Amino acid sequence: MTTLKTDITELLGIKYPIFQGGMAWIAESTLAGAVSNAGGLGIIAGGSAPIDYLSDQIRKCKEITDKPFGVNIMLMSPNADELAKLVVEEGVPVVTTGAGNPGKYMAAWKEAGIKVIPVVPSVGLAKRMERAGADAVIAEGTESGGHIGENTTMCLVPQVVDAVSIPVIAAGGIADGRGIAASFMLGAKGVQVGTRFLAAEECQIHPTYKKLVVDAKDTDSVVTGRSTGHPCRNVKTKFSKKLASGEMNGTITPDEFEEITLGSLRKAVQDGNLEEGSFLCGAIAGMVNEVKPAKEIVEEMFAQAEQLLNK
Ligand code: TUI
Repeated sequence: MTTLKTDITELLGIKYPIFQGGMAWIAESTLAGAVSNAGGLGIIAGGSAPIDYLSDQIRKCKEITDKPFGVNIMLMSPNADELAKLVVEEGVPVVTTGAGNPGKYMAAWKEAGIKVIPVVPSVGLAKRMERAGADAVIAEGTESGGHIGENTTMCLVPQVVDAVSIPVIAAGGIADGRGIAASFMLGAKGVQVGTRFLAAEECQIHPTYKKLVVDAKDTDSVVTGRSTGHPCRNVKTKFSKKLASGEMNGTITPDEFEEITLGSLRKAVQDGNLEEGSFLCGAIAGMVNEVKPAKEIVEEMFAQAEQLLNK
């Protein structure tokens, strides 16, 4: 039995049904190119990035790999309209979206032959995306890093699988072959992995960020931003704990929260600033203990998954 070939590997022409999450400020061409070269789908983050930076990253990725790669469009990004046009102009093969409903862009993307795969936090949005012409959906549980929905991967994935006919990719809390095997058991045809790739050699985050992830244990993630309606999962630091408790006891208002966290992701990724940075990570960070090349990460995860699934 081969467990590797799924609707997703067929749809996208990739070897392993694994996406590297399009992590804002983090997922750039070096990481995405390495994951695509390893046989997965590398994804460049298109959220918060100026348009010239993104087109440069797309060109660089094409230099690193001749394999398929994707761009993630963070729909809360002020320049989402521009990014949506850029992916068409640059002939990007796959677009994933997050933090909103990409309905208004779907017709143009489909006309350009782009495979469109939105992140959905609910069955309702998954159904809407299928009706709008999505090629697959990524059902992302609250275990994920960054901006999260409420439902867990274990509960969300099988419900989305039951509700739609297009392939479902599981995301949130997957960092080894057991997570892949479990996702397949829930009916997913692929996985999206973010936190494990934070500890890829090719991941360009500040060394302080990488060390926080590698050193994290099971209880070291915390959700901030619930008071603003945009909850985000982070590594527990003095800064993130202060934000979470301030929101909870009302000493930090939602407006103050927005002000304090403005630019905090950049401060984490580029400066490793522990006082003012938001080090986004998933709840699985406790299981990420070693920095390795992306290729080794992908191959190890699938060797373990295959062994489990063939039992
Ligand atoms: O988007 C993510 N993760 C992210 S985006 C990000 S940058 C950011 N910075 C500050 C505040 C917020 C974000 C960091 N991490 N993951 C995909 C994801 N999409 N999670 C949740 C959703 C989502 C939520 C609501 C998708 C669709 C949605 O639809 C609402 C609607 O319009 O129906």
